[in-house]
Amino acid sequence: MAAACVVFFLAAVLAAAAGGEAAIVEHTFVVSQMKLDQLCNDTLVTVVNGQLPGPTIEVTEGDSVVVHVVNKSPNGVTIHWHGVKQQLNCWADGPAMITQCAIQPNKNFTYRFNVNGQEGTLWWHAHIGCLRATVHGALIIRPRLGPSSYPFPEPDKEIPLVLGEWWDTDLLELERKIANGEMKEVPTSSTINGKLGAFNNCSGVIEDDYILNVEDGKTYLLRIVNAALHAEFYLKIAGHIFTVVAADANYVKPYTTDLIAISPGETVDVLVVADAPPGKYYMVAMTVPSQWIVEEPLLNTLVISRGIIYYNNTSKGSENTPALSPELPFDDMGNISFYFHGNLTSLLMPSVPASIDERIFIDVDQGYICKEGESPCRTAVTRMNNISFQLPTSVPLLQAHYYNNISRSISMVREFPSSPPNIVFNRGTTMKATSMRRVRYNTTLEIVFQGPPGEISYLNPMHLHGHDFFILAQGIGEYDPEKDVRKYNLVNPPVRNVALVPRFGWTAIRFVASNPGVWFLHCHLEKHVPSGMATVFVVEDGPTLDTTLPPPPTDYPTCDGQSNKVAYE
Ligand SMILES: *[C@@H]1O[C@H](CO)[C@@H](O)[C@H](O)[C@H]1NC(C)=O
Ligand SMILES: *[C@@H]1O[C@H](CO)[C@@H](O)[C@H](O)[C@H]1NC(C)=O
Ligand SMILES: *[C@@H]1O[C@H](CO)[C@@H](O)[C@H](O)[C@H]1NC(C)=O
Ligand SMILES: *[C@@H]1O[C@H](CO)[C@@H](O)[C@H](O)[C@H]1NC(C)=O
Ligand SMILES: *[C@@H]1O[C@H](CO)[C@@H](O)[C@H](O)[C@H]1NC(C)=O
Ligand SMILES: *[C@@H]1O[C@H](CO)[C@@H](O)[C@H](O)[C@H]1NC(C)=O
Ligand SMILES: *[C@@H]1O[C@H](CO)[C@@H](O)[C@H](O)[C@H]1NC(C)=O
Ligand SMILES: *[C@@H]1O[C@H](CO)[C@@H](O)[C@H](O)[C@H]1NC(C)=O
Ligand SMILES: *[C@@H]1O[C@H](CO)[C@@H](O)[C@H](O)[C@H]1NC(C)=O
Ligand SMILES: CC(=O)N[C@H]1CO[C@H](CO)[C@@H](O)[C@@H]1O
Repeated sequence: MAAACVVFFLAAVLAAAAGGEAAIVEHTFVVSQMKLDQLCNDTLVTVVNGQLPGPTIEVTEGDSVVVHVVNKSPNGVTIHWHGVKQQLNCWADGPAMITQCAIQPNKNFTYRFNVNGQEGTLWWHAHIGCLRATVHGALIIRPRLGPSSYPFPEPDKEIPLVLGEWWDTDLLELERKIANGEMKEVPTSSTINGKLGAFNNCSGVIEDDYILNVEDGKTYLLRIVNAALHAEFYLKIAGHIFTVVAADANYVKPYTTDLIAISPGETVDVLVVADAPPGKYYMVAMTVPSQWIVEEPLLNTLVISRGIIYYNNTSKGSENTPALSPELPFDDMGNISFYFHGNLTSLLMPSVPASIDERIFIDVDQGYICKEGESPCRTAVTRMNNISFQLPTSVPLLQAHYYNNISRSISMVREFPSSPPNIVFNRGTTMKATSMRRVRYNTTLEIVFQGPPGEISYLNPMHLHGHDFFILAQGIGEYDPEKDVRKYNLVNPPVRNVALVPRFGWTAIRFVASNPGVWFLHCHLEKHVPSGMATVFVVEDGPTLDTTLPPPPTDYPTCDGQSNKVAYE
């Protein structure tokens, strides 16, 4: 039985007219726990406004967003506005202990930010522990000149499609397991807009399919978000093809495909024309845990959710008509994901910086640390350049940085090195530290992420806060500086906020550090965050007032000694 939950919702859109003045879009997010009865279990989950997925925020480019977060849950919470650039507004970025203390139970905090110069689909999610598995929603930014100004045929309807995971388990417990080196946990199901789909049943009770009603001949813009903790999803709709038009709120050159590969943190906007013979069609979001579980035994089970598309409400009176299904399982996922990402290019010609100031080569892999009294050291952690990132425990990094107090208030600080100690992925012992890279305002950086090229590999979606970047190239095997530089696309590389480092391979990105503040760079697989695949860029102030980070907001949360209440008890 679903227990009563606090449902409290207020959304006011003030004077928002297409092409008109910038508006203030205001929401109240009440964070609370509720029980969801799925697959024979009453699972306690944390949600916003009693909804899963949470409310969609819809704005017009240039608007201001105000979100009052009221924490009625028993745990600390923060919200990250994933992909929002937050120019000079690092205080509102959200990652716990990087930019802020958690909002404690029975406390409030108001996030205020602008969405300037960005259009498309972004999303928001909790950025503390594993809570984002259920605390998330879409953030849609439409062009100021209205939908007729989309650089693609105007869709008849827009549909947010949030892909997620259903964890039949206590997410706080999951977080503790990950922090203790246990990284083999697998979700019970995938979800499409919160629905598990009829592939899932327990004691004969079949879970609901996500249902999309379409009208013959009309065009739909699906705004797809991968909100999963770990699953890269492969999405197909029987009898239909997709035209990809944007990714991470940046337009791409239209790319036609019958399969979408989307990793945790990414968004993809696609057009789908309802041009199949009217009928019923299955939509399938599938993942293969062996893509993200590296230790034996490899799990070759599939985690699947199914949705169903009905033409002209054919559901009525046609319960017995079979629906068309895409063939399962899909082909080699590693290949599909690599080529899907390789086929995305910018729609426009962005100005890619031709020269760079700093080049950083980052090995992302696993190592071991010693737990107290443990010998030999067998606690698995993840790391970048042989440092396993540790969140500060008393003061958020941004606060310490702003008051010029990092060395005094954070215990184990290390400068993040420009290259790994050696290029051999030796899975040896490693160190826990709060690593950071100080960069001067306006520095142009190039980063090459190298994943383990050998037998044991996994994909790593690397997400940078506060900046979009150009993805210059990706490759399989070991990066070769001589040869691979020639593969760089400096003409129309995709602009994104997540760089997927393929299994067995590498990805090269470039960006200008033009946003003063402390910006988290981390793998968007949740198990890789507490385990250490992260670092931060500390971008210094520029020479002028409008290149200087302003002071914190007046209601900036304090830690009250509860900084890590969710993540590291
Ligand atoms: C938090 O917000 C709620 C709802 O707006 C309000 O009733 C409450 O007084 C606020 N609490 C604090 C500590 O500001
Ligand atoms: C959920 O139910 C399954 C059996 O239906 C059981 O094995 C599992 O332990 C339950 N999980 C929780 C968290 O209760
Ligand atoms: C329920 O799930 C089991 C195992 O996945 C499957 O064999 C069975 O056909 C399902 N039953 C229904 C009614 O879908
Ligand atoms: C399907 O039916 C519902 C409820 O009768 C209606 O609101 C909706 O407009 C219909 N959709 C289409 C595509 O015909
Ligand atoms: C579906 O509905 C649309 C709009 O109501 C109509 O134009 C079209 O002919 C219908 N198609 C079928 C197969 O009923
Ligand atoms: C684009 O996709 C096709 C089909 O999967 C593939 O053959 C091709 O290599 C891809 N292009 C790039 C640049 O990845
Ligand atoms: C600097 O850090 C020390 C140690 O945590 C703390 O006592 C002091 O208040 C901090 N100073 C400022 C200005 O935040
Ligand atoms: C990684 O760091 C650990 C701990 O500082 C050190 O013992 C080890 O030698 C380093 N590994 C390499 C390859 O340098
Ligand atoms: C930042 O770099 C750009 C491009 O190189 C330059 O035009 C601009 O003047 C720089 N701004 C500052 C404040 O240094
Ligand atoms: C990019 C990629 O993963 N390519 C792989 C596709 O599959 C073949 C056969 O399994 C591999 O040899 C390629 O490396």
